[in-house]
Amino acid sequence: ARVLFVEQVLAVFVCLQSFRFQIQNCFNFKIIFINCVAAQQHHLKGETSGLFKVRPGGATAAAEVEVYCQQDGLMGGWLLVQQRAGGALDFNRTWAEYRDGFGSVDAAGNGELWLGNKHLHLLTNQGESLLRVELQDGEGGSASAEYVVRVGSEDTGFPLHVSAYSGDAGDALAPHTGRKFSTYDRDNDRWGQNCAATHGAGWWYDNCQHANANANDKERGGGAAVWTTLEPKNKSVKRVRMFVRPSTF
Ligand SMILES: [Ca+2]
Repeated sequence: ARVLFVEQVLAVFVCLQSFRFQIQNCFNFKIIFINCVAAQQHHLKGETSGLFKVRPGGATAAAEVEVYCQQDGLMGGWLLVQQRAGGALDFNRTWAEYRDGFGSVDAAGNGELWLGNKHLHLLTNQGESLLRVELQDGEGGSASAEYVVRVGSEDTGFPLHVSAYSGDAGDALAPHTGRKFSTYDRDNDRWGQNCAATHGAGWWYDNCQHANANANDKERGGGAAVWTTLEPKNKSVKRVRMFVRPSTF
């Protein structure tokens, strides 16, 4: 207990430094961080993956959201913003549902969710941010893609901006950069019809999709994400996870 107490005092002190001694942020164990990197550096359990409360709008913002932080390995600090693992959760949702988020994951990281475009906007506007997309097929194969990312405000249609691709999944998201978000009840795509209604999910549709982590295409068996640069062509993606984190510690 004494060791724990010392650790707690140290955590509060580190917290005070990081918030420039705004004391209200650091006591009563209501230490709320702005992202998973801050949680990793200053939370007592920050080196363990799990659920953390964060304030995507900044340390003094009112809005809190519980998120899953992937903290394992040297490059922890990844905040889960999307997960599909089998298609049980319906991703064919309204603009308001995609804005606010739906679904959930537990402390072990199991479940399905869309964290919410309003959170994605705030998280990717704290500073330069990275997006990591992890794809798994049904046979245990995996691939990933990383980008510098920013998502604009709701007023501007939550546009996606990605650049500086790296990874082994292929750069299928590039054609979606600059595209606004679309849902079946808000068509911002570049197609004469409605991409979101056709593909059964909200996304940053172009005309329509080169990559779509949320797609629910019946022709691909339903509940299957799309990443057209994966080899072999039209390989089925069974599990998808999307993370964001600041690009620097
Ligand atoms: Ca359209």
